Parts: sequence; structure tokens; C-alpha cells
Amino acid sequence: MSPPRRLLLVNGPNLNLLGTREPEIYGTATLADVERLTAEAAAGRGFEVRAVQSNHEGALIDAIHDAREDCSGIVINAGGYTHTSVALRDALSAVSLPIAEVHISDLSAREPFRQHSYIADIAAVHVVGEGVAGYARAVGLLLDVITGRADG
Ligand code: CA2
Repeated sequence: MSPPRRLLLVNGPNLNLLGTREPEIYGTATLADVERLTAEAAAGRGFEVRAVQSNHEGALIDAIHDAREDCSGIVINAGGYTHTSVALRDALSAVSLPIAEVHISDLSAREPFRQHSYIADIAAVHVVGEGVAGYARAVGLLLDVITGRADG
């Protein structure tokens, strides 16, 4: 059976507030904009996207587990859980799907507590500090990994 032509897009806590606060850090695009541009990037390569956002760690973990059934990869901005959650990392590790880690802001230029990611070393793709456009680039790079394209 051929692998599913579907990606899971995961946005973690507080990303539902995108476009409403802190535009100097996160820009003015909304979560709906992010989900649309991600879906468009995937559609250009013949893939669809299932998008989930939650402020609850367990809901994110459940969505990641479900991806095992019908997705070929995961694009994730885990928000603050990036820097705290071993449980989210374990879920990502358990499903054995290729992962693209995205962050809207440039973590290297921010507070020390944002410098460590529990996801970074298990992700095949990292796109950080490119604003919401980074989600589209992450989709392209992840699909290169999934479809075996040599160098994008
Ligand atoms: O830069 C990113 O994408 C982050 O993952 C965003 C997280 C932050 O905890 C990470 O360190 C970096 C926070 C998302 C909060 O989003 C907001 C959006 C609008 C207003 C307030 C928060």
C-alpha cells in the first residue's frame, strides 16, 4: 500500500492567539492563515494537511498518536512545550514519522529558556525565525524527505 498523502500540522499552546498580540515577535498572520498556507504548500505537491491546535499537552499527544494511522509526516510548532515537554517528544519519537520543527520567531535571539528544544534532535527538518512563511518552507523540506527527493 502506498504511504498516505497527508501531513499532520500541530500547533501548540497559545498559537491560537497568533495575529492578536505581540505582532513584533509573531507577526500579524492568524492561525487560520498559517493553516491555509500550510495546506496550500502541501497541495502543490499533491498532499493534504490535517491541522490541530491545542493548549493541552494530552490533546497534542493524542493527535500525534492518531497520525500513525493515516499521515506520512508531522509539521510541528510545539510552542512553549518545545522547551518543557519530554512527553511530547516521546509521542513524536513513538510514531516514527519524519518531523519538521517550526518556530516563527528566532529562538537564538530570545531568552535563554527558549534555547533548548526537546524536539530538535528527533526532527529531520528545522525552520526557525522565518515568520509564518517558515511553515510553507518546512512542508517543502519535509516532503523532500518523505518523497526521497535528493536536494529539494
Ligand atoms: O517562535 C515560535 O514559534 C514559538 O514556538 C512560539 C511560542 C514560544 O513559547 C516559543 O518559545 C517559540 C509561543 C507562542 C505564543 O504565541 C502567541 C501569539 C500571539 C500572542 C501571544 C502569544
